[in-house]
Amino acid sequence: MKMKDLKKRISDEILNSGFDVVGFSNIKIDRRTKSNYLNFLRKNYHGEMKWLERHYNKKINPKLIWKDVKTILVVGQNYSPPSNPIKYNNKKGKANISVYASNEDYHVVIKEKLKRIQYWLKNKLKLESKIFVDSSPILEKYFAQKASLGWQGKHTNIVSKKFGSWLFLAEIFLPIEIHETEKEQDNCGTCNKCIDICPTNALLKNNIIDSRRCISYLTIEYKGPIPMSLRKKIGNKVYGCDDCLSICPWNKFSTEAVEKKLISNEKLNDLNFFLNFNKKKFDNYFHNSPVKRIGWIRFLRNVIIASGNSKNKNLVNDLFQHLENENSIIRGSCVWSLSQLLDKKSKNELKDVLLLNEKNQYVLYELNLIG
Ligand code: B12
Ligand code: SF4
Ligand code: SF4
Repeated sequence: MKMKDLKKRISDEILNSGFDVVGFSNIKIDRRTKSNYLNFLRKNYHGEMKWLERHYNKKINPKLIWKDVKTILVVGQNYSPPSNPIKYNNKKGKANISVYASNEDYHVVIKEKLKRIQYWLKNKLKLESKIFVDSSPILEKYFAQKASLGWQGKHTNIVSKKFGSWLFLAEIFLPIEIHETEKEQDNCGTCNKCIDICPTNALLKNNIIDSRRCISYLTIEYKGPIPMSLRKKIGNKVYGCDDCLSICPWNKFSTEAVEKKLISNEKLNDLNFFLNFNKKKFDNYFHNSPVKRIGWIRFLRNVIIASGNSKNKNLVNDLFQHLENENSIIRGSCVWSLSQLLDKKSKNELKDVLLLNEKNQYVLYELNLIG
């Protein structure tokens, strides 16, 4: 089969399987990208995501993942929400979950489709392949740009002329050489909207993110107490953040996602709905959502911080029950939240009572900040 025909046959199969876009890239990574990644690590912009250090060698050499790989196929799945989610930031009493986690888990949905394509490649074209989505040590955005799916915008994610910022990425490694699709150019121009809107100033110049300040990192990846200086900026976000994606002007060209399992359900629960959960209810409620991956304690920590930001005094009773939680981060976060909602007298009374029994240094620190 001619190269052109092979490329078309594979592309058609991928698009017919429900992906929205596909492109082809060779496996080379330029020197500048390698040193940019290293700089990112040296500056500790990855915070506690130490696996980004461990992945470095594999990330800059796809052959260490699969020695036979010669071409990387990058596929994109549109997940544009029905309306702009930025409006949810004002809903103070609600638990704001980011678009990507507002329906089924994309890892599972995309992996299923990739497996069917892998089977087809083996049966019809006698081609071995490897499939990946998100969690593997692959520079997904870099290869997506090389494969012409879009360009790495100033918010550091891939922006597509057709789907805006709402595109999941996944890869198929092939052991044959297929010509690259032409690399996409940067089309951000003088726009800085994503940098300007970021509530925590996590986006730096030159398409770099300081993850330690990013709400997505803080609410999903980071296990400790949310840094004091960033708590108020998190607002009502309890899982991820979409502000830099939502503001991107290229979204105006996107059309709503077709994959039903990934269309945002646009349903926001009240914070007290989750404050009255327990681990079992959490596991049941989020059983097929990406949210399950952070576990009940980290999610509860986020809900407690958002409650402190809600200005809703009706949440005080719901928060009180968590002062007895065996996890010190939950108790400490609760102390902060209550200190945002209670009047001065009640705050000091609470402090005096809790100081009688609290032994944990971190919780004592939070308590002593009440004044
Ligand atoms: C770690 C990670 C995160 C971290 C770090 C984010 C980041 N930008 O790297 C955190 C937890 C913060 C995060 C958040 C989110 N993520 Co994330 N994440 C990843 C993951 C697993 C690895 C990314 C990585 O390698 N980062 C390390 C750094 C070094 O990579 P980089 O940003 O590409 O670094 C480049 C620039 O910094 C630049 N650079 C550095 N220095 C310099 C200097 C100069 C002069 C220049 C020009 C450039 C430059 O070059 C570097 C190398 O190419 C990928 C999946 C994957 N395997 O790739 C998903 C991925 C990037 N995430 C994704 C998504 C959807 C999100 C969120 C939107 C989720 C949410 N709603 O909360 C947010 C968006 C936040 C944001 N603005 O990036 C999608 C993005 C899809 C797309 N269209 O691009 C991915 C691809 C997952 C997927 N398969 O779909 N994520
Ligand atoms: S996801 Fe939110 S906090 Fe992170 S860079 Fe984008 S706007 Fe900033
Ligand atoms: S908001 Fe503007 S600067 Fe940011 S990615 Fe979109 S076009 Fe680029």
